[in-house]
Amino acid sequence: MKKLGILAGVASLALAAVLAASNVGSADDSKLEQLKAQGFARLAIANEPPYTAVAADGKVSGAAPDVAREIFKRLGVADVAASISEYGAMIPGLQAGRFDVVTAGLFMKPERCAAVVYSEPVLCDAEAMLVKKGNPKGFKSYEDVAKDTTATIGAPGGGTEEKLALNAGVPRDRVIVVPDGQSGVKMLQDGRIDAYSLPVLSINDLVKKANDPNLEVIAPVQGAPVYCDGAAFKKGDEALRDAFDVELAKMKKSGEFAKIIEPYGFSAAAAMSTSRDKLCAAK
Ligand code: 6CS
Repeated sequence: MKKLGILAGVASLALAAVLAASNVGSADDSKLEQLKAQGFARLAIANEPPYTAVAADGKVSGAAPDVAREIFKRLGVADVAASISEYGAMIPGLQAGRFDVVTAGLFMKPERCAAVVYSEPVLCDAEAMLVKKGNPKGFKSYEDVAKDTTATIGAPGGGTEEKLALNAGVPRDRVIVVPDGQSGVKMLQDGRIDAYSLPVLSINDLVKKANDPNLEVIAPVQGAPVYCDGAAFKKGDEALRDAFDVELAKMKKSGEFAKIIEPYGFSAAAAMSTSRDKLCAAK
């Protein structure tokens, strides 16, 4: 009888192992199941049109949330809810579970790729600088700002343009953190900064709304790469990211992806011409 007992014990252990293994899949899918039950996915956005925008009535739009809303709907998650965050706070917020995904034009760069789980590329853009009409300081690159010892440049906190300016040699005290687009334009108009840097489409949107003939756009910023974002998921949510990518690929193929982003000024071809692997490996 003893022998039988041992065999039974071994069999039940083996069965438990098989069940656990079979549950791995469902454990991975639990995040998507959780979002379906929640009824919405919590997006981190910056409110920087045309990437992301929140209207006075709270309606969320912009190319990144619109793509995410459509994909989550296809995955069975009825809606999205957005919180505005500074770029530098998006990844910590995602890791702390305050958001389910960052859909904000958070450009893929190696250090970010190491911290989150990106989808395939969604929105690509070059960098721009907003300056006073006539570009009095002759800026063409971030290095030009560094060389002019009296020059200051505004950029989003924790954003790519802040990093580019610092890496080009602009001292920390001459890189001014700007909370949002309207503040950046005002600070430039008031002479509190000599340049304000954001991606080209964001700067163009601000210039159109400012309707100020004393502003000039320098684009692209010489020496700055063209970046692309992806939807950024928390490490551990790879299954959710993979499900997102399956739908994104279908929409790229069918033309629905282009239909969503191109009216905002983005190029579907640009996003489809590159990949997460390439962008995360870029120097
Ligand atoms: O990914 C970033 O850091 C940058 N992305 C956008 C869309 N705007 C500014 C920000 O610095």
